[in-house]
Amino acid sequence: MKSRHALPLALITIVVGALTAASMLLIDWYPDQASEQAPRVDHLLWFLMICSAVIFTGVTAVLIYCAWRFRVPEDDESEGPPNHGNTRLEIIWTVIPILLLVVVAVWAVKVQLDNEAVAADQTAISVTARQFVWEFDYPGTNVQSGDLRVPVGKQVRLDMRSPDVIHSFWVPEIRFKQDVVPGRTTHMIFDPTKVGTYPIICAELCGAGHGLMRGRLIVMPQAEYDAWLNQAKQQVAAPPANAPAPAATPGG
Ligand SMILES: [Cu+2]
Repeated sequence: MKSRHALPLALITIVVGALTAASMLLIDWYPDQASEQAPRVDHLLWFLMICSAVIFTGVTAVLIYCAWRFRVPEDDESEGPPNHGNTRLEIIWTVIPILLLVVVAVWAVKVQLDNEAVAADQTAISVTARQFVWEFDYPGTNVQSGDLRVPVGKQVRLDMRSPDVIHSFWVPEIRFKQDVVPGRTTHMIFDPTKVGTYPIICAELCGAGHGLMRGRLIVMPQAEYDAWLNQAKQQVAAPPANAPAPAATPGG
């Protein structure tokens, strides 16, 4: 590169780079991390964001500089000089993306394997997604709820079914999204790490009420979860005399 290009191009790169970095760092892009899996997903996403930002900065800086430095008068309709390419440049812009894609592919497979590693001790819960509600059944009990309650610090396995159309179970704070497909059971595992209440969102357009198909994931300390489950079991076992057969328990 001739030196007369270097300084202005460097200055433009610094300005574009600073604006790009600011937009990455000053905006809170990610929701809370509420599962053991979330940081792994976020590290990979940050790597992709940083690579994208570097490439964006380089391309935009060159584009702005060239548009300014090599502009022609408005009435200049002449062709530019012929260009037969540049072998070195072409090798560089082929090899770097190949390396990046290999790194991302290997990293993504590792994240998936780590995130799907099955723990010996799991809380298994059956999920039914129907137009337009989520229902949760706690195996070994007759307890059913409209909120998904799980104990913190123990792996949760969801076995998910749909009697009607395709839905998608999504909790942003967990970082997982899984389709629920009629005719088969799909599974999802996650390890909740943070007590709290998080939104469950249907992420697959499933009909007129899709936008309202929301639930809550309530992550509780183990003792509170045990107490809730015991109380719910008792209520299911001994309904009030004049009540119809129970389906849902208090607390949703
Ligand atoms: Cu939906």
